[in-house]
Amino acid sequence: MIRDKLHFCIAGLCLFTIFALFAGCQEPVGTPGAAGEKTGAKILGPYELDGAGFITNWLVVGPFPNPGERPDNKGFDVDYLAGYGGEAKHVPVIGMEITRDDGTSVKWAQYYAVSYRIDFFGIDHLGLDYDQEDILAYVVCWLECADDMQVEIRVGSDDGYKLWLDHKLIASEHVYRSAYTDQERYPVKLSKGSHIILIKVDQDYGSFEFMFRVVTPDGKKAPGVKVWN
Ligand SMILES: [Ca+2]
Repeated sequence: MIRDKLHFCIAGLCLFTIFALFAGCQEPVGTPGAAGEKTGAKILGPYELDGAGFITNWLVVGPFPNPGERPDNKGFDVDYLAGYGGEAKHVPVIGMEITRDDGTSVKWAQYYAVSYRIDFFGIDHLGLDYDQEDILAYVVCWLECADDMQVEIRVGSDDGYKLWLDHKLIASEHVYRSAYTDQERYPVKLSKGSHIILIKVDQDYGSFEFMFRVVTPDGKKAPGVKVWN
């Protein structure tokens, strides 16, 4: 009798452990307030900014063609999301397919970077060759603000980029350069709730990367900001 009870307890403990392990592997799923409610998008989070305010959790899609030579790569001003609301209005969902002009498709997928530098050559689902030239990619995340706040969005890129905040183009840097932190700084007011960030980064040759952080005006990690993708 005692042995039966012991077996029952051990079996129960094993089941509980398996369930706890499984539950621990699940990412929280939800919508970051207003943005999710408006779009119905299934997105994951919340994630924290890293210690310096960098975002390391993104949705990424690409590559798209960026033909031409410096200073005139043509993809920079081509809206490859035109059939999907356009760059300014696009709202991606994990797994959404984007058909390119040649008829092939690419999918929006999550990426977590271990570094504050988002190196496109390290993103497996893009399938890039190392040092691949004349391409571009889009990245998206949502910021969830606990309160109204004044922040700075700071960007570094290789090569150029366009940046939309809540579907408004706030930056267009058609540049050719190596990426360093804080190459541009954009003071913005963020209201309490959700804000979608969409960035298009283009590549001529060499490295292909960007870094993006959300900080207080004096450069510290912005408090009360979480990230969804
Ligand atoms: Ca480059």
